[in-house]
Amino acid sequence: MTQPLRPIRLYRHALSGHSHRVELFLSLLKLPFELVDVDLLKGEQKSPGFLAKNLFGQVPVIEDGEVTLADSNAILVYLATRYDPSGRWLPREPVAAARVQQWLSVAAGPLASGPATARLVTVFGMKLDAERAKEIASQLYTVLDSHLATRSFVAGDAPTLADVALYSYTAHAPEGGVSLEPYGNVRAWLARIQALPGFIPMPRTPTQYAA
Ligand SMILES: N[C@@H](CCC(=O)N[C@@H](CS)C(=O)NCC(=O)O)C(=O)O
Repeated sequence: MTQPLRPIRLYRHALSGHSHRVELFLSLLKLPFELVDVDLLKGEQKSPGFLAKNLFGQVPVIEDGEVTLADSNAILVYLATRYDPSGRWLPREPVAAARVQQWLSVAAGPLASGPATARLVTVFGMKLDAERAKEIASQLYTVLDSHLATRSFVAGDAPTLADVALYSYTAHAPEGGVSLEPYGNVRAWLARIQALPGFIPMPRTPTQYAA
């Protein structure tokens, strides 16, 4: 089966990069989907109804028929395994699969504690350590920029889940005061993702700190 019987429902927040990576991948796969906005500022994600879908009380969550799944990277893996029989987005060959996983871990690690956290401070006014987050971002983008000097996409010469997982918070890093100006290879990679058929952007949020 390469298409769901009914549209996949995505619970999300429009400015959440974790949500956007799922929405982007649904669109790249050309899968039918519908969006349900969860008002994070009002705390809808901690309501009993939403906690029944995700005990962590966070977006994104998808419902695909009988399947309810939380966690952006887990959702990407599910969608690729279920709906991309070509294996292009998540290769089956062991080393290639592990290379994609390696970058999914980066997305859950330094991407989240670096640029995504810096943006939480400026966009959502959260009281977090912005300076530490910017340091982590700068270390991450130094490594990523050098990695992308010799390849078009993060896990090789074709796009995979690794690119989808890293895209949203990187494209929006300047909103958190993390400039991408020093990282030409990263900026060229962002442009390659934006040129993929089915690409959809996340709305920009003007902040006084935007780098
Ligand atoms: N590991 C989770 C992280 C998701 C996450 O941090 N979601 C944020 C929005 S970007 C959220 O729902 N925050 C609200 C809260 O924690 O109450 C994933 O990859 O989906």
